[in-house]
Amino acid sequence: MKKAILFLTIFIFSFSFALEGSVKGFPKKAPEIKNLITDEGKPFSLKNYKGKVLILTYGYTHCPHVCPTILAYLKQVETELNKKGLKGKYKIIFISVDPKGDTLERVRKYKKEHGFDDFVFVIGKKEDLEKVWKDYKIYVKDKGIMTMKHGNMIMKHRMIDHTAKVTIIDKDGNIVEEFLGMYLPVDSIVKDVEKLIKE
Ligand SMILES: [Cu+2]
Repeated sequence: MKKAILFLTIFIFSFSFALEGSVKGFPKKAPEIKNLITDEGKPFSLKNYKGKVLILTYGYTHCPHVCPTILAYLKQVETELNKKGLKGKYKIIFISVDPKGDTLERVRKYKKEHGFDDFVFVIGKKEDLEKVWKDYKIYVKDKGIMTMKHGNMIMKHRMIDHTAKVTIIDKDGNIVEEFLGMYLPVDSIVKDVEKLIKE
């Protein structure tokens, strides 16, 4: 019995350390996501993606800087994974932090304009999104319209402070690691997702 526990401990630790993101507190079952819809207008459920590795991020389409950066990195992740022939084995999912601004029409337009055709944008009502932010530990603070200077131009932006994070969920629906911050390590994510797909 002791031997079995020791073996299991070593196994869990070696599994955790084999991933390149932050693994503190993981693996753990990914909390259910309910009552939200995809950009296709269909109900969203993690169960619909069973067997795929999921790459979750959180943001809003009016975001001037952080989200475009994260999404650009995730686009690179997509390109690299597809080059390895892994298209269809994973899904990149963008969960809204802006129930007001991220309408169905808006996210569809944004996806098309920026070439995020294979990403899934997930939107919904405030109370339903709030539950997801809480469950996935995403800090969200709507600061309203703010005026910003871009050179000589004065522009108005909807500003929402939010955690910049990527959550990786394995094929069995467990959160296995997270990547914090907006400057994502593309190579590490690609390496881990490939490993998790082939596991
Ligand atoms: Cu953002």
